[in-house]
Amino acid sequence: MSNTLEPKSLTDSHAHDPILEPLPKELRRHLHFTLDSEDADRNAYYRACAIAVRDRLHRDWRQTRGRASEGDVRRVHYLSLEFLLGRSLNNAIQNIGIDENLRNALHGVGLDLEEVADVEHDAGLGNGGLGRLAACFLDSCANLALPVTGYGIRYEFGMFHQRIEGGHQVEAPDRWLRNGNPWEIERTEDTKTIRFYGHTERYQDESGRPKIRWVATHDVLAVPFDMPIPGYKNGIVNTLRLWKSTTTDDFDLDEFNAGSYPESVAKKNDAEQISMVLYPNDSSENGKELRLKQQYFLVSASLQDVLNKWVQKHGKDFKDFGGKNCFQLNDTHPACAIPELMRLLMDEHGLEWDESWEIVTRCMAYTNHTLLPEALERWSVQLFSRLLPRILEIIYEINERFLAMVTTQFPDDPGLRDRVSLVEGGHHPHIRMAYLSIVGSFSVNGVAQLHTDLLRSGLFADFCKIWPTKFNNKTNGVTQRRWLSHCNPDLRELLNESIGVQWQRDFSLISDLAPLVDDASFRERWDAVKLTNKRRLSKYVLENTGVEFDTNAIFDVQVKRIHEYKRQLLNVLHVIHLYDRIMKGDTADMTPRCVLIGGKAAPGYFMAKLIIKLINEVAQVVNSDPRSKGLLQMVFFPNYRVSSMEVICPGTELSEQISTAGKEASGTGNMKFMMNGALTIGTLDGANIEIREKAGAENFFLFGLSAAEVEETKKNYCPNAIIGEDPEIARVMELLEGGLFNSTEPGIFHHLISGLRNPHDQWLTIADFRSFIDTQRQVEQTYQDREAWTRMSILNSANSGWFSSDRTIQQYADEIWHVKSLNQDEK
Ligand code: 26W
Repeated sequence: MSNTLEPKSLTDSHAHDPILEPLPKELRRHLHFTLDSEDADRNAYYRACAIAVRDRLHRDWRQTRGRASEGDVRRVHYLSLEFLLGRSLNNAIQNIGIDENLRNALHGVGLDLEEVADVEHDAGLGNGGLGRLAACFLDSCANLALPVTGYGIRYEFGMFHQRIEGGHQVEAPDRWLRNGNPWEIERTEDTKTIRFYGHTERYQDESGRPKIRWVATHDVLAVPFDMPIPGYKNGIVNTLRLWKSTTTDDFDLDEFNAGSYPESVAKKNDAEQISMVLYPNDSSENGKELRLKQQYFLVSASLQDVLNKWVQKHGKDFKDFGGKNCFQLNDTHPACAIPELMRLLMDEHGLEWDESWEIVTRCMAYTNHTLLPEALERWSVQLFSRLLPRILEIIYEINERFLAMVTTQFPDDPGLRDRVSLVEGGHHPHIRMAYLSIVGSFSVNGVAQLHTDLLRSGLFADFCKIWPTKFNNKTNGVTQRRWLSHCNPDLRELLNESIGVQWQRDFSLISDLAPLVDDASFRERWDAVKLTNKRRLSKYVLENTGVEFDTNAIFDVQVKRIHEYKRQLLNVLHVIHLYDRIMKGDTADMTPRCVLIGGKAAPGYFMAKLIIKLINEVAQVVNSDPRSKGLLQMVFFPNYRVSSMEVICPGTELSEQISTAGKEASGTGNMKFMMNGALTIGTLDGANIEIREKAGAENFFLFGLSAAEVEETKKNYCPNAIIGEDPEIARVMELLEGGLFNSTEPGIFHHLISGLRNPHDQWLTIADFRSFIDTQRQVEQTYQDREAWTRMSILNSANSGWFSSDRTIQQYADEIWHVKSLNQDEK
């Protein structure tokens, strides 16, 4: 197999299985036979295309599976409650190099590839950053030919659909499977049984050894659906295995015989609920039983899957299991994998505690994604003991042994024991899932340098003292194949022409762009690409909001989940300030600006929903005032999702990354914008710090308090004094409090306003407001110097190589997983 890009991207030969016909013929065949479709519209064509493309992945998919298991190599299992894949068609055809072929085939029947691809419903099986990171990671693992399988849940309903009514968020179910999912293959033969409830009992096995069994359980079945994850023109197709829950076939015979046949069959419902819906909360745990069921369901099914395959090959010899397998836990959501692997090894496969623990702690690795205390998972002991009695027993034993070790090794720190206990005591004791994850894993990583430093010195300081070498950093990244090559075709072509095509596989090569900043004709082409993308975005905004953005203005964008710490409110305050300048006629040196804010609020998060309402009301007032014309526009973009980011990020010029320092673990949207040539206005938070280091401080608009200053400021914070001393800020508060944006609904923003003025406001919005206004002024001035802006834009792109998830995954592979490329020999 060769690794060159060009020939494969021009022909379909690579993806061409001898039993397949050329694409146009395959499309006709699928329309006619597979789909029996009467009307050859774009919906039918989308499905025919997807099936035809899946067929073209088939041979490599089988081969990849075969190579990984024959080679007996160390393998990784990425366990995640979320995979935010978005659409698959474009990604697949680009990766196997048949995009031009498919475009031509569709052209032949009078259809546009974009139009057809637009039919695909996003697979929204995630909330935000953590879920999208998992999807980028799978893409990079396949690109690097690493033997990595994703394991998740096949939610019937993904992230809810967001509508805006009267300025408010309204949630609707996301029925993404309505028209079927051509990418998945159901594998009933790999179905697993998952146990819940019941109790444990002691017994002696055949050789008289004391054992424990979990009995009188309510069982459900886990049925796997596999999705192909194609690598980039390298013959690799990895697997994402998603579990669907269903009922066991055995009916309750008592009920059945008592004539309750329908009741007995209706139990199917209970079982199917487990994989019914994704929990839409990010960054606050809610303690619901169904959620714990989901977590255990995923973990138990996936571990049984891996263990079954192991036993098929190696019998009951587990001595090498820890050396040949690694489980990466995507946050604490799959943390039950630790006690569950103990249970399976001891109760099902007859191993002793010590040998089981040795295996578990050799193969579990944990990634933390948040510093917010309210997002740290804790499960009530009461719930645990009812739902998963055997798992709780094992957690207790892990804890006892761990605390005994702590007591012996740190005799001079008597408080340590209580601080690090996996069980938080009190009236209603809870299990601390992050602590369980640390104790059971050989590696614990943060997702940006600052985040890892703060974990080490704060949240996990005690554990860092116990195991200093367990903690490590893996700064996040995103895949340049979706987030540049696919979503920004004009920039892709410009890059291919200027620096060659290899950057799609090896993004460090993007640095070859840097010398081109001095080339005036290149800068002109760079600007032309941005303008095309701004036009495309403007059209998209018009279709979705009814507002038409003026492409002469700077496109200023903040898209991410709505959360107080992300400070969309600070962004709105700034828009109110600009509007105030317009009303005052202070517009002589004003740069026209179009502000776009988008994102979903957790349905139960009152403040986040109120922020959405405020954004909509401010937008309404600003956009309908004729004085704003040519100077300021603002929209709330509804139902922000992966496929909208694919249009938004290429057209963005200013990326808003304005969280309170010390709160955003990393951020990944910031990286997508950077690659596409946006400049960042941001705080020293998460990966912004590294973005600024790589881009150069002169190419980044920094404002606000640092994480250390945030902590200092909190000790003596007086927002009212700041407001009182700064007339521009006072004026913004006056407009907000005077009801300009809620004239028909008095008082509705009361909670937002009192939050801003509260000395205990955790997010320090007012503290950073002056610095934000001033830095935004600098942005405006820089934008007016077109050449300077373009140079900065090119340099941001040129220096974004570090933020490829290929780099991140190579670090996971080398430093945590110790796995090698399946294509190693060919390099
Ligand atoms: C238990 C409820 C819950 C659900 C999701 C708590 C916490 C989460 C996630 C940790 C939230 C999340 O998506 N975190 C984001 O992870 C990204 C990928 O590492 C980071 O870039 C973001 O900064 C972080 O907020």
